[in-house]
Amino acid sequence: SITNNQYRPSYHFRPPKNWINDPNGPMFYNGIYHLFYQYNPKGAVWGNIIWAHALSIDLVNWKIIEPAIYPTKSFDINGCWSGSSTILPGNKPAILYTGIDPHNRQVQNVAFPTNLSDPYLTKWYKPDYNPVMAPIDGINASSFRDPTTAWMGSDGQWRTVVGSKIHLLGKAILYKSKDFVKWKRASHPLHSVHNIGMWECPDFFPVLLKGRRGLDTSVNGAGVKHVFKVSLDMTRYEYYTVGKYYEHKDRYVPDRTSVDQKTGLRYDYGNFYASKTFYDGGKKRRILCGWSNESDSQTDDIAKGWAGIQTIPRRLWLAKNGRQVVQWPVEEIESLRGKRTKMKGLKLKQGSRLEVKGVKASQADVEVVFKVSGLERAEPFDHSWLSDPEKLCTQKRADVPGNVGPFGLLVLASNNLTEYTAVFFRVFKYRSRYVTLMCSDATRSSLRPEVYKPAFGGFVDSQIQKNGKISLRCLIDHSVVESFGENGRTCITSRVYPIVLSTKSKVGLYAFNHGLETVKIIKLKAWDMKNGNVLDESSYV
Ligand code: DQQ
Repeated sequence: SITNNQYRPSYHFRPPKNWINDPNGPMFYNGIYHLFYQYNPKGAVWGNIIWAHALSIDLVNWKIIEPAIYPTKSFDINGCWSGSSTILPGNKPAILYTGIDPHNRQVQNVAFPTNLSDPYLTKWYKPDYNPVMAPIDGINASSFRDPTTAWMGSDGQWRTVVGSKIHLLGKAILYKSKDFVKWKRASHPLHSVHNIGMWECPDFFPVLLKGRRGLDTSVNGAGVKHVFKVSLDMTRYEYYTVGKYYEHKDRYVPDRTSVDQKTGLRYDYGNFYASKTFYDGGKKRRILCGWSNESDSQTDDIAKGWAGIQTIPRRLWLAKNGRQVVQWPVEEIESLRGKRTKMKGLKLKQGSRLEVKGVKASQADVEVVFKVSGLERAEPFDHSWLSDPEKLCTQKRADVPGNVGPFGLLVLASNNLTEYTAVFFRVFKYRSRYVTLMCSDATRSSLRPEVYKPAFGGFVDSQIQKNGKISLRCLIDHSVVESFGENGRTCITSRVYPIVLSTKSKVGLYAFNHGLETVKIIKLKAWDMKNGNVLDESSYV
């Protein structure tokens, strides 16, 4: 039977009860991280959506206070949907969000803190002049939502984009404002793409060409590129491009190296959606928050009484090659590391499996560096596979032997391996190059037939041809497995529901190699993870 706790993460942000989805308006303000999120106060399924509000000083422990934004006025009476926050001159935060009006039209509203001297920014007011952007002049009123953090151009005007579509044309509609109150639609969108459908939760921000330092959202100029991300309703995945923002032309143009389609780059090739970044002015970094939906049934969610989690906030920066971003769990999460197990210099021969002992495998942080040999004997790669790594992971699963790989970790494994989630690599040869595939395969994750068990996959821009090395980190937390390949170049989140978690028997963690060529574990470290706190001090749950 499903209880409230067996699948409940212990160090990921999760609601005490009920449904959550998109992170909204995350920000760092006067020493406090604010996370708002889409929340149903009445149940564990989507509906009755409001902005719940949590606070943290370390992105690890959270305190939920009363909801910030909920239906009170005609311009949001049928729901308070996703949006963002912007810190205005004079250190004044503002929220832009989508309201659902009495005619179920999507409109954009602004809200401000009622009392700036309240460090928690508990109460927010919504001026009567709302909505500030309405679905007029050809905008589809049911496809007009999720305004981004605004940025200021060199002309002193604010800009924001709102996700939209016209038929299958995805659009980021651009608005400008001098005062954050009166917003004027620009003559053309910031960016648009054909045959792709609705762009939910757009995100648009600058990244430095060199280094990991984050930039305030308004920064542009030499040494800066921009990232544009959308959540695609059509596939329920997110895609991003790296490109150039031409402020004077009001246009964003993806680089030629960025595929601007459903085969493009993703922050996460697994269960990860409606993400949003913010600039952390304290530690001068850009942080990515994302929602990971349940993969069990709605009946299970109702039985559990909760649904949805936030992934561990990730630091995000541009890779050295300038073609993709890199993500890594914020360093603060390491404060939860407890007892450590270490292994090094071990060989994994063909078909072998090595148990990582002495770790609480249901709640762990694992870092491993592998080294492969016999690269020249890697399986040949068919170019047509490039467009669908998920399909490749479905066909070439962890139990399908190869030449170089599959090798990696079996996490959340039952005693006799009737259940396990396999996170692994497989290396192919394509002409004189190598192609590295990373999979997070949930096909065997649970004996329960009714849960969704996809084999997710993404390609890794690895350096494997240089020295044979490749790294993997897994954050395991009951039903969550967040994996970071090659130091955060490829990330995959899976939600899994093994029965073993509800039994008294031990949960296992293994390293494995089902490839012909021997793989070495250069080093492996695994830590037990302590619980993160999510204290609920709201009176509105
Ligand atoms: N979730 C919100 C919308 C957004 C969608 C509604 C994305 O604003 O487009 O809960 O998950």
